[in-house]
Amino acid sequence: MRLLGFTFLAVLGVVSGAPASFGPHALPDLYEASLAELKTGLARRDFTSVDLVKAYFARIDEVNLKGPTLRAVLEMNPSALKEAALLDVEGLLGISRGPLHGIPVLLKDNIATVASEGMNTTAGSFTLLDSVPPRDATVTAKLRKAGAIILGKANLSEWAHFRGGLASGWSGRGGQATNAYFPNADPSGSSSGSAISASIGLAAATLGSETDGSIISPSSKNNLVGIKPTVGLTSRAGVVPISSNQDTVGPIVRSVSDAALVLSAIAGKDPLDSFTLAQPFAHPPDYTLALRRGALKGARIGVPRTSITGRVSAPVADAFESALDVLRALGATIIDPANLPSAAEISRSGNESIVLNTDFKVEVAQYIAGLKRVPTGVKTLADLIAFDDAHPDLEEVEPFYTSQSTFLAAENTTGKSTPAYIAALAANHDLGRTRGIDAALLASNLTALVLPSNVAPGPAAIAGYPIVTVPLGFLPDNTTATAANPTIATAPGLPFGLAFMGTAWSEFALVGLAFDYEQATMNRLKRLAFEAAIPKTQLKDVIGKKGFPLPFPFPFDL
Ligand SMILES: *[C@@H]1O[C@H](CO)[C@@H](O)[C@H](O)[C@H]1NC(C)=O
Ligand SMILES: *[C@@H]1O[C@H](CO)[C@@H](O)[C@H](O)[C@H]1NC(C)=O
Ligand SMILES: *[C@@H]1O[C@H](CO)[C@@H](O)[C@H](O)[C@H]1NC(C)=O
Ligand SMILES: *[C@@H]1O[C@H](CO)[C@@H](O)[C@H](O)[C@H]1NC(C)=O
Ligand SMILES: *[C@@H]1O[C@H](CO)[C@@H](O)[C@H](O)[C@H]1NC(C)=O
Ligand SMILES: CC(=O)N[C@H]1CO[C@H](CO)[C@@H](O)[C@@H]1O
Repeated sequence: MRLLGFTFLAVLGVVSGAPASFGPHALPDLYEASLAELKTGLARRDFTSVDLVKAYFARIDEVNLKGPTLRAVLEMNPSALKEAALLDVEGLLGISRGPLHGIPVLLKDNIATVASEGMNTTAGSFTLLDSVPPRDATVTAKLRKAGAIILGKANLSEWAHFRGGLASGWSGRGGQATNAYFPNADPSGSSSGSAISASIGLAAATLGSETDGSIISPSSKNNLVGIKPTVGLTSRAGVVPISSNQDTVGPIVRSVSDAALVLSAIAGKDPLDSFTLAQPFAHPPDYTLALRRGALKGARIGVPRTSITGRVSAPVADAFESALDVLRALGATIIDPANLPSAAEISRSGNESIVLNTDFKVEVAQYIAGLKRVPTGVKTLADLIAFDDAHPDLEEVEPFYTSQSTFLAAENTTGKSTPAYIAALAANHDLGRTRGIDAALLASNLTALVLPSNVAPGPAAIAGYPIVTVPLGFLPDNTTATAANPTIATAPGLPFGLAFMGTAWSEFALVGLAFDYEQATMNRLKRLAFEAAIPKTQLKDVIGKKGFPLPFPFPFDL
């Protein structure tokens, strides 16, 4: 330990030394930096993880509550610099914890981190402030095992948008998060802060969660790659729940390559989440092996027209048709139409609400019962509703005075053994799987379906099936900006995505298709965030600098 302590201090001397001791390589631009570039730079000691954390903290500071006030980040990890310094020391000693060694990652605030590290896990709500989770969420623990540093907690639509009547990107604790592609625009949700942060490089990678659209929609509307995994591919243990039947955790990042790397790190069986035991493999595949140019050649891809027509705007429809041409040019056979036989029934079905409302009431109480400490004393959904009504200054502020409609509907449910619940769950699987996505795939022997990302989430949500979204385009400059209510829904330059959707556990195939399309088009960098939303701090501004201003006291002089 003494030796390690000595080495530690000696190494800190090195890492905080003059920039001249660093290599001559160009430093990556943190707006777009890939995980591969960051890993290479760390390995070559062009910069350290401490530098990365300092740079990302400074970038968050520039845009979060100042300037464009994006409100993307709820909390920064007060232990992150200490953790980064240790990972830097290990790196110098030739120790690599795994494929994310020294990489800073932001988590949606419904994903638990141990309280001793200094951060809350609240789903954005004051009801869970200062609550103490029993342990890291399994996905958090897996990220740490792979070497990642948890940089902080991202803002979100409160309760993953399950309270009812709230705007996307608003939480009591975080306020209104907004999109980096147009001032005061809708960031979509519910993984809003994760997506905003990934879109302008406030972290190397982020995690979000989806019940119905919460990864795919914000990834699409913030110009990102998002993977909504099959329910059960990634553990939900330690994640504030909506529904065990539909919740899933996945990456929100800037490229398919980064998404594959992060998904590989967090996927796997977990005794704390029984749904993961249904995985058809002993260990999930290494999804980075799916990153292959040519993956679209010979692939049969279907277009579920009845799920698209009349449900997308003209610019999105045009960009989608062009994307089909790109897929054909890359050797895919496009089967059009390849409709979901159940599409019309899905649109008028009330089965999903029955399942989610019932699951939430039961499972949120189970989550709270598993906490080691809950200072507000809430135990049940009824307590959450009462807390919000008793603290309107915190949770029912303008313009969301009494917005608890979904909470109230969920409070009316009477448990998972009612015939209505059992029938609704069976209907969801029938509509989403048997007569939905699987029927469309089987009828035309398809690898996947492709559709604009805004219409993809519904069928996959009730099926529990995967989606990968990649950047497709941007609303044109002559788009009229709608009035803010409270955010602007449609405006020039707002991004939208293309979704690849498949059957259970088909992530490997979907990643390959999405990668081939992404590499052929490279749509993401065709338009940048608005100028004030682009943080200016880069690695060169922090490397080798002592006493860089930190937002909190730090135990070491770095
Ligand atoms: C949680 O948030 C509160 C208020 O911002 C803060 O005082 C506290 O230190 C945070 N962390 C934990 C682990 O509770
Ligand atoms: C559930 O779906 C089935 C199949 O479409 C439908 O017959 C039934 O009415 C739905 N239930 C509700 C509550 O919407
Ligand atoms: C809850 O149930 C009561 C009694 O049946 C009903 O009056 C009320 O409208 C329901 N509320 C919601 C939000 O469904
Ligand atoms: C289904 O498509 C694959 C190529 O994706 C092909 O190899 C296979 O022969 C096809 N099967 C049938 C029954 O058409
Ligand atoms: C925007 O421009 C396009 C192409 O010039 C045109 O087709 C479209 O009608 C215009 N839209 C609006 C809202 O003016
Ligand atoms: C890290 C950070 O900037 N946190 C802020 C998030 O938003 C809340 C509410 O506006 C602020 O109080 C925090 O300081």
